[in-house]
Amino acid sequence: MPKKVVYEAKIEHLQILDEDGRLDAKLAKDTLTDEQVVYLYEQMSTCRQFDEIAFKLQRSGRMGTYPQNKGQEANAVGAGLALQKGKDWVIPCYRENAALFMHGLPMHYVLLHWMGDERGNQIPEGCLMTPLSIPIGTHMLHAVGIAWAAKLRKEDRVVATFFGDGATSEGDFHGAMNFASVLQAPVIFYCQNNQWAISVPRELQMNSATVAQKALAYDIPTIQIDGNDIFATYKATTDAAARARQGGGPSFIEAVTYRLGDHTTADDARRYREQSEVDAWLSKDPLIRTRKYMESKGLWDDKRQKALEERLSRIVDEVVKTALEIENPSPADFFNSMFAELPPDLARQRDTMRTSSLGLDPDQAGLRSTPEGVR
Ligand SMILES: Cc1ncc(C[n+]2csc(CCOP(=O)(O)OP(=O)(O)O)c2C)c(N)n1
Ligand SMILES: [Mg+2]
Repeated sequence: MPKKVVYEAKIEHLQILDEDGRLDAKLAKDTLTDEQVVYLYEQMSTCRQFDEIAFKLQRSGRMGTYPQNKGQEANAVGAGLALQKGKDWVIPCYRENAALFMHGLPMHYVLLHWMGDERGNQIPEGCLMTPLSIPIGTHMLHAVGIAWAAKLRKEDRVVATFFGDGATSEGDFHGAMNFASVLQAPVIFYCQNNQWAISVPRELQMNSATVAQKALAYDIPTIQIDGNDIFATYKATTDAAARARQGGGPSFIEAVTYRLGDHTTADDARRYREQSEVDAWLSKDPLIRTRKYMESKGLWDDKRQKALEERLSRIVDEVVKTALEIENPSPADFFNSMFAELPPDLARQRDTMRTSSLGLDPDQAGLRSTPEGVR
């Protein structure tokens, strides 16, 4: 009996706007209009300006830590535009600020989150997103759950979840991919492959030639794209969303990109990566190439750039002011966000914390809210 091939696959790579700002007109057909390109450039610039100010806030001691999105902005904006605001869900990691802003999250919420203020995690009604996920990978399961619920309720919704290359080594990733495929949930797995998981380079993280091929094992349609190209990020997400809306289930996108900053402000990337590598990626910066393209089409010039920079500086200053001037949170806040009804042991911790800081006994202070006998 001769052996036969039971499975064959190939992975496509999509780039539409190259690093010199040249567009493949054929591939760009029916993607972004000129107005949308300008809009996405402005959104990326907003995110970059926000990043710089957040970085300075951390350096001046007003924020615990902060992970810059610098260099990866084309992903959040392209995907953010392809998803429908108020209808589709965004389930982020922590390098998708622009998508959250585009889908209605007030910008100061992200600052509050990194200042350790729980109010930054209380997503306003009507914003279809979950808070930033610091545990790597756990949110992909939530995304599949939300997508499955939408399917069961016959709602016309797509859920997109964002994560890094390192997250694809987590068990949660594989659990989420398997459930999404088996349930044919309308979910988009968007991997920002920025080449590093803190100090671990991609080639030590995994031995596969691409991240995209991991989806083959789950029979999920998959593609690799240039993640610094707004046309490619928009097109790949639009196609995946259309597939999900038509009942075609999940999709996987590997967006090849690069983190131009440190992992977070607690990191110093010079200890583990060469400046020559960073320099090579600086020339692929999504803002620079989009600007080159806009200028070549007469959509942008120095005057518009200057006006944008002035406008963004005012907007971001206002956001910082809002975050800094909000009244101080209560220390008990971090007990109050997780449960609708606080379990007795946590209620006791909250009460003890409140009184011990004042040097009081909770019973004498009349602050104990747990039933007698609960320890
Ligand atoms: C479950 C879990 N394990 C470990 C960590 C510590 N940690 C924070 S970021 C990170 C690397 C994540 O790399 P990647 O998924 O590529 O995302 P990137 O930061 O590069 O965007 C790790 C291991 C964590 N936050 N959560
Ligand atoms: Mg990474």
